Amino acid sequence: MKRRDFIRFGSAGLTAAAVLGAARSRQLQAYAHPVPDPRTDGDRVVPSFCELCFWKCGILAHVKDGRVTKIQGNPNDPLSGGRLCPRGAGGTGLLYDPDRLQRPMIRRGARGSQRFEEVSWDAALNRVAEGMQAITARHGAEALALYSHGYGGSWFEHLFKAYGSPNITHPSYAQCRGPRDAGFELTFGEGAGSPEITDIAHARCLVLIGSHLGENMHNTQVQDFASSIRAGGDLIVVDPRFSTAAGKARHWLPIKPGADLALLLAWMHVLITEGLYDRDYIAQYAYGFEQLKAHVEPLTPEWAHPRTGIDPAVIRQTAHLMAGARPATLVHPGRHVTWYGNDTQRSRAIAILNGLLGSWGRRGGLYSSSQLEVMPYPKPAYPTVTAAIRDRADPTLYPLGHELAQGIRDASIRTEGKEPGIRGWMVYGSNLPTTLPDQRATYRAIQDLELLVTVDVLPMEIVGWSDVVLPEATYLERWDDLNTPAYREPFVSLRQAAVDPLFESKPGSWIAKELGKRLGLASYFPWNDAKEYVETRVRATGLDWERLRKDGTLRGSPQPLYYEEGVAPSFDTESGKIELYSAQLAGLGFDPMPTFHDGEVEDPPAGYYRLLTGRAPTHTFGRTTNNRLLSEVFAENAVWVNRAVAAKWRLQDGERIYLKNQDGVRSTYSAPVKVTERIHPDAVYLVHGYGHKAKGLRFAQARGIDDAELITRYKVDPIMGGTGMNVNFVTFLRASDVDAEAAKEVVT
Ligand code: MGD
Ligand code: SF4
Repeated sequence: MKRRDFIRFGSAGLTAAAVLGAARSRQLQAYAHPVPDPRTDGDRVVPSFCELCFWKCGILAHVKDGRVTKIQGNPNDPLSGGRLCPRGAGGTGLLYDPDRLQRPMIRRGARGSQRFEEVSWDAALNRVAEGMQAITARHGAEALALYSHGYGGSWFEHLFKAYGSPNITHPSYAQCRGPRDAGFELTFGEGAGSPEITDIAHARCLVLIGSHLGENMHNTQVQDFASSIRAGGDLIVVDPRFSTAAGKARHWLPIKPGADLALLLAWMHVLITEGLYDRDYIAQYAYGFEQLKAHVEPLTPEWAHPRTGIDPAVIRQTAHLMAGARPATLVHPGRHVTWYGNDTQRSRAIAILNGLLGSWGRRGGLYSSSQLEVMPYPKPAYPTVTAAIRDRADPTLYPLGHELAQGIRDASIRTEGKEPGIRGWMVYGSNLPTTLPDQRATYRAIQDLELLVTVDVLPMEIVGWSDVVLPEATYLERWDDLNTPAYREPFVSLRQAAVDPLFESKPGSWIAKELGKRLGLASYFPWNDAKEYVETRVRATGLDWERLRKDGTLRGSPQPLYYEEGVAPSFDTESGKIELYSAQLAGLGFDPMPTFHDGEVEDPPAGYYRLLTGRAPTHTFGRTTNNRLLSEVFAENAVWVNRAVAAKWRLQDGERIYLKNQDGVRSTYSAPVKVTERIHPDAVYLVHGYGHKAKGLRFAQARGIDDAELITRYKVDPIMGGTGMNVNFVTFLRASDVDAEAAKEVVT
């Protein structure tokens, strides 16, 4: 049994669970902190949780005269602790965005022309149901796919499961954290979780490898990071860029992009050959130590030096620092880890390093989470689906991967002599053209679709290409399912509407139910609405509904977090131990231990620089770049260029440039240059999510460069199918160069 199952209720039946739940309820109330009077200037305060990113912090929405006037952190909530990140407080910028989708629309012009007719909900929903049924009649339900990102997507996943399609996918897997979870599962039998199970606040040494905490703003992690630094914890940052976190670090290791695995192996070498690893822990819990020892024996810091650019003395010094603080040394698993296509192996190396330091399951390392299971709403079982997910051409590919978003896209493209396996998409909260690598493939797939339905709040790029657009109410205007993540403590949070939906937008729960009715699936939607749905679940579990509505969150009693507090070590791996050597990987034809292959990560061609991307603290991907409140702080991205490189190209700080990639694709818009020592000379850096082309985004359109259009290549992780995207190179074009190129194009 995994540790995170520790306090789950059985799901045998409603009555039994209600009895169990009553005891749980008392326990929960004992730990619920009352919400202090927040001295609102409004009429009421509605607790809920945020959706500006996926951390789901508890919020208090202040409402006056039917409008949300401000959003604060809910002190009762363990994820926010009463404090929000800069984005969370800016939620009203989304709610009152003048560009919001207002009414359902049906496409009237050519695909992508962005010409629509506003229609009634009935007409739009009927059109979607008819389109789905027409595809099903010809090709089966499995010819329909759902792309889902964001909390309200659960209603549509339910709809698709009831409808009988296995093609449900989330770009947050193959474009984000999938390789990390595969690497950790292979090593510990369990992923790193979301929220991550990182005990940052108690880490005495924190190692960040391309994980820019502080820019990649996940509230609790950033608060814990600040506590760790305040408490004198050591910080080692490995990044080709001098990130905000690097500014706080005792050691910044400006690694050559793509060489992290060499550094990780050299660190293992030092820990093992100098006997600095946690011997007892490894002897007790690990499998394959002797093989690992032999494997890293020749991989000295001197071996790593030419590959990484890091001085061997610094590699030794940092390994000693990590060993000195173990087991309270946390090598952070990272989150957006789809870099070079060998990402599962790099993530596995990070996991193994944590194993050698004895930090898995230990204070200051990676804690054992617990989760509250709330009773389900009674509904019929889903139909059995025998068709496999259509996310790869050959079922033997990517043996440890599931639901590859780019694979579903590729299966939607008509090729010579081959009919597409996918004919229709429903897209919930995912702006696919800027999310999947290789935009040309995405647009080809879209052109081949028989039906594209988008459920969104803003007129993003994907909306412009849709046949039917269904405007969703924002998170401040709707109820959603309960949030009960595996975390440091069990808790449940409620999303409740602070105000009524604006315009004719509707909650996703309503849209999915209405579609269900039209598709003959009414029995799968027996609830009246999302409020009744969650209330039934909460009451059936024996929790205090009124209290939850008032406080927003009910917290369970603290559970043991570490082995030293009594958590029983258990590893859901083939050997039942921490796998330093993976017989499973060997059996599948992969390296059983992470191996650095020279030349595997291609170097930039002459005159080109590796395109690296990241986040700004005030934004989440492209979803917030039209938010005028958040953009007061960060309205446009800039191209970070190393000072020596800028001098070579005679680029001035602030000068606007275009980027062109190795395949001749030029950015549609320009951005200012940021000349800085803070980026490796082999690379340039851009914040992701800018350079929108959608006309309806009247604020964000044409601001900055869209990194996604330059990501024409990607390298697929052979183990789980993640798309390594840091394999593209760009060069610089001045406005005059762009004009010259355009003139050349006209002549030819
Ligand atoms: P966003 O870009 O945030 O997420 O990529 P996506 O899944 O596309 O777009 C979210 C969409 O949701 C927007 O259209 C927004 O308007 C809409 N939306 C916002 N709120 C709501 C709501 O309440 N309801 C509905 N229905 N819609 C809403 C994220 C994905 O991208 C991820 S997780 C990662 S880590 C990758 N990051 C990344 C990168 O850094 N660079 C490049 N080039 N590609 C990337 N792709 C991946
Ligand atoms: Fe909202 Fe920020 Fe929390 Fe994300 S980290 S849920 S944006 S407050």
